[in-house]
Amino acid sequence: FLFPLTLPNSYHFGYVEIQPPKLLCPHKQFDLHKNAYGYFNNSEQLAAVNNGGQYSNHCDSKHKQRVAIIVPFRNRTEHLKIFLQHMHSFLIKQNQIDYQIFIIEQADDKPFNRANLLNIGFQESIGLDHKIDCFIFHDVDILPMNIEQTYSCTKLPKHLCSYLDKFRFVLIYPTLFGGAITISAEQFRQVNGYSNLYSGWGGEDDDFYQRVQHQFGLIERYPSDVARCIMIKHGHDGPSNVERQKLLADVLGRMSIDGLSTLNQTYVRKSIESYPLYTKIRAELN
Ligand code: UD2
Ligand code: MN
Repeated sequence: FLFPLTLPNSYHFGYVEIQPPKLLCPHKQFDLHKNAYGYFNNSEQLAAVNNGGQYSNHCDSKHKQRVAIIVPFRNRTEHLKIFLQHMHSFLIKQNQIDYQIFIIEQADDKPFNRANLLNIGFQESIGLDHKIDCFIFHDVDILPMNIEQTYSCTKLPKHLCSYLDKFRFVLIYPTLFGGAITISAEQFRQVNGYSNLYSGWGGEDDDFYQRVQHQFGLIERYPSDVARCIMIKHGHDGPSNVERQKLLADVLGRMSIDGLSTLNQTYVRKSIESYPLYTKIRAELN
């Protein structure tokens, strides 16, 4: 019965609430402009992005992180255009990390496998740049609204964008871990990445929560006034995963035998292409 009294008030069921790291050198030269939908599009800033969607800041910090933003993708061209403009404007304004945006496209007609694509993005981006030490796995349709939501890795794996306009800025359940997350490269290896087996919509984010919870105990979130994001309106694409309850019944039993350790047999890389605002990696799933 003393249990609740001994916990710090930053503790919530399944997560700790942390304050975002202070921005060390936010860009002073420009303000973010929002259009009527609330999307940022600072076109003059986009000139600072290097080919392939890479940006290096001029912030003189010793512990500057090198971050890969990994976006699972198929057939969402309108979202991608909005996402790239918004994210580059936002991240350059924050000016906190060196980053590159990687779009991981599923180049086949099988049910969409988001988690498999995220693992592929991890492996392929590290293959291109061994120095990447932090990963942000990010849906193409969600957009941070508050500049104080610092996009970088913190101590534990962290859920970003916990409070979405679509759900009236309420956290829909305490272990939610979909949409956008941060995790260090080392932590991602420790949980063997995501499962590759979730084909179709749903379940893969809850599987990953269990892996992380098992390994690290808790995840982190920022406060509800900070971790606010827009989700671009869209309908349902493709089938739900009807197997997901069965898979979710034995997440920990499969953790060491399904993930990065089995990734090579799950796909064939088709191409790597550099565009002005992103690098696209196309993969066919087996
Ligand atoms: C929720 C989660 C998402 C994922 C999904 C279940 C949040 C905010 N989002 O999103 O992370 O766990 O449920 O799988 O918690 N995509 C394509 N083409 C497709 C289908 C999906 O590009 O045909 C990509 C795209 O980046 C998209 C993401 O996968 O944003 C998630 O799919 P969704 O937006 O259809 O699913 P949603 O909004 O229910
Ligand atoms: Mn969505």
